[in-house]
Amino acid sequence: MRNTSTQVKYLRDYQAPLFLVDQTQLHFDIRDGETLVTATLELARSTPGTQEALTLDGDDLTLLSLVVDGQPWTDYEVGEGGLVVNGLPDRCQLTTQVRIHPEQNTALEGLYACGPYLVTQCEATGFRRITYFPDRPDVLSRYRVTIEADASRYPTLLSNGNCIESRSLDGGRHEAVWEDPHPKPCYLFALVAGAFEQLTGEYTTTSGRQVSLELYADQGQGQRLGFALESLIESMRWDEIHYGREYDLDRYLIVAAGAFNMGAMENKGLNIFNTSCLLADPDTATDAGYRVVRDVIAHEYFHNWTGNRITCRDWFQLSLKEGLTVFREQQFSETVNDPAVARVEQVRGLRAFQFPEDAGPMAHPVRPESYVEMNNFYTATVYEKGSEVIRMMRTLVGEAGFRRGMDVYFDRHDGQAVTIEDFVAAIEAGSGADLSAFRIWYAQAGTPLVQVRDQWDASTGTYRLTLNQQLAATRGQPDKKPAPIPLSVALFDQSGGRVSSPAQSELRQTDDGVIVLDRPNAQVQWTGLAERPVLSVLRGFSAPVRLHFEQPDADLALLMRAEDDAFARWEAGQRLIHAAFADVLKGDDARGKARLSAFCQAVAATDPEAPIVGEWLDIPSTIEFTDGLERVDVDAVLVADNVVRRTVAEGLREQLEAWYLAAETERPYRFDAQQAHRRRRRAACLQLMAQVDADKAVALASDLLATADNLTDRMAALAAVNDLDRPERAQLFQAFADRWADEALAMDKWFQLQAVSAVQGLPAGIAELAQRPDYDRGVPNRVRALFGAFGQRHFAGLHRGNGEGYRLLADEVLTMDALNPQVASRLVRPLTQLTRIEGERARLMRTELERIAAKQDLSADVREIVSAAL
Ligand code: 0A1
Ligand code: ZN
Repeated sequence: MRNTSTQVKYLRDYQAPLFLVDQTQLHFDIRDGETLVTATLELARSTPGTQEALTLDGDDLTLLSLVVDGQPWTDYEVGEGGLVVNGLPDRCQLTTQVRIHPEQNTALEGLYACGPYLVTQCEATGFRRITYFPDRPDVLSRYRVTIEADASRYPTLLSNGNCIESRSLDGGRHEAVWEDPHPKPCYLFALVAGAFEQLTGEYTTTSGRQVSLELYADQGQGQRLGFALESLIESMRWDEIHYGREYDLDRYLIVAAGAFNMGAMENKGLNIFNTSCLLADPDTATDAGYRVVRDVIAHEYFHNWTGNRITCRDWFQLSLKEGLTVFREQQFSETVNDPAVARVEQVRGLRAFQFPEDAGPMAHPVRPESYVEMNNFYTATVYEKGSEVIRMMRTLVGEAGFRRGMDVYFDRHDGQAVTIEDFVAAIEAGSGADLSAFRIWYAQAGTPLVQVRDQWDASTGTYRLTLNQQLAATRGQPDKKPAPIPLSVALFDQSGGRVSSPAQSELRQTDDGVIVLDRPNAQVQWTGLAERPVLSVLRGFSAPVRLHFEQPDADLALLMRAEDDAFARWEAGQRLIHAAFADVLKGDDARGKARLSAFCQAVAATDPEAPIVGEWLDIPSTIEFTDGLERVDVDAVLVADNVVRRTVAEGLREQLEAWYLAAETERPYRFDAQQAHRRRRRAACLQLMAQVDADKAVALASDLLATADNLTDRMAALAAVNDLDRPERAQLFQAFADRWADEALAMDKWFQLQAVSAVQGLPAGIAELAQRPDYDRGVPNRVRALFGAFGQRHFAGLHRGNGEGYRLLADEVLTMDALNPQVASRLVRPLTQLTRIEGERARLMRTELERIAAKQDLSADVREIVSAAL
């Protein structure tokens, strides 16, 4: 039975559980085509002496028996969504037996078949598809799990914690018993059964615990686990050094799943990972892919403390664990990667995904107040904006205060299910700061706009800023209040030196010179200056806001040269490009080109070995260009986008080939910062070269594809020819597919590129790709590679004037909805941006959304998204 209920759940309705589950014993009898699950719950009423019925969640289960304290029990009702048991004593032992069908589970939630093995995914509410249980994160229980299965088909049987027994049974079967000493919510339960290749390592914690690290993947994939193992060890050490947190079990297991709805899952002691976030070798992972593996390994490991030992009281608190864990992952990433590149990537990601979400119909606060389907709220807002909110908190209370606050959080709440409010209170207690006003960041949706105007008075040597913040209304939040916005600012003199005189303002300033704009309008000034200074504002991207500040081209060019904050340095270049795009969009090509010439000169004057060059050369995508536009005139945007790209390519024509050739990397491939930067610069040069000298780009790309020893360079070659309507394009793509047909992860990248191609990625070409035998709708990675990329990243393809792009995407949403609602509800999101799209296109988008909404039996997942947009 699929979930089609449109019932809304509200944060304000939270009630503590009526029953707690002290112990949970599970028995899995895995058979051919079905699994029998017997669950024994040691129940205790939270308020003894009361009479309320026990409600257990359950979805798609066939109840075979119900026994209480050893006696068959008849006073119960099985209804939509669960089981209600009446007349229970204050304490009792309740046993249910149910039948489930993992082989038929295409939603990939609960227990499902992933190729030849069985795996679970229980967050957010998958456990109710395994057995009847109070499926809510504030019910923590100790688990003992017995798994029984055919020994040759499923030689490895895993669950959380420690394996305390295993034995052979009659009929070629065997069983294993696992016990997890740590009480946990059921969303952290996991089970895996299959035949794997394994890589093992060891780790000794500072206090001397020996931990066995075991990574499992498909047969033949074992040699691709090495980088993940290294990354795991690095993460374990990092959390000890930076937060004083150690691992708390004797085994840490990770299993790769080829069919997985998300990136990975932090189940206690038994993480399950999408293969794309775990397996890495030079032929199947790009440099960016290696970084994803390292970051996701760290993320899931860090969850052990921020998520597992301290979990969420309810799902509205999701950012308690996700925002905080993304923040910790980002800190880790800033220590193991080039910190400047890491921060630039974080901000680019935020702007490309979270800003549009916050400007669209699904805008929601970091702590949402209501939802229909929780799976729809694993969003960039909860994750990435949630992390930015914590980063701002650290800025406001200072690094040492933040660390003390984290210690308070761990001490106070270990073993509990808590709220975001508890977290903020712990940071206050540890740092001594008052964050009362700051809490609004968790409650208000939307991206604040900060406007800066400046004024120079040469006669008095005074430089004055007028600051203003605004936040547009969002659904359900018509009136917004000002939030405390930390603005990191610095002044430079005309030769690029730092001006050290202090800012004067009615606003609070932190010890590190950050100004806190906590009201609608305010002024800041500097006096006694010898010359007009150059302002740098929002250094390090100190707050998740949009900035409006008209600044002379020469000032931005100076910041591109002189800023010592690497993010701000990169951002100065972005602001030139974005301003140029805006000029061209309103018809002032000459003005735009002048700005781009300033940009190109500053880039050309930089040492090409500096990592920032690769970042600058990676010109914003069309979607990034449209960020912040209230109305999107698609045709005009595409023209302006093209003008900007070509102008930059022209402006750097001389450098491109020289830099391309000079960036030849060492062989063999190694994933390290220096090599990766050179490959990135080379790829960007080739991409730009294709704009102005297609013949040369094709020749270099063909050569690169033929000689490269790694996927990063091969993708660079294909990307360079991707938009060229020439026979070589098809030849190169074909050559790649012939060679890598059997490598799913490499072919996913190939599908992704095709999906955004100006040649193949138009609706007819996408439809053709979807007919290929290797387009498999049972594997979310493949669906996302083709239709996810098409919808999210192929602006021109999706927005074809005749609406065929919308229709194609809607067709796929409908097909996927019947199989896997979680995947479908992510695919549909680009169509919900219709309110910003101008003209006939918006009407065509609406038609497709209405067609989807009209489907009988539409999943709650897709319905929630579509209804918000209509
Ligand atoms: N908690 C995981 C992400 C995750 C969320 C939901 C899932 O299925 C619906 C799966 C994974 C993380 O943050 O890594
Ligand atoms: Zn997470």
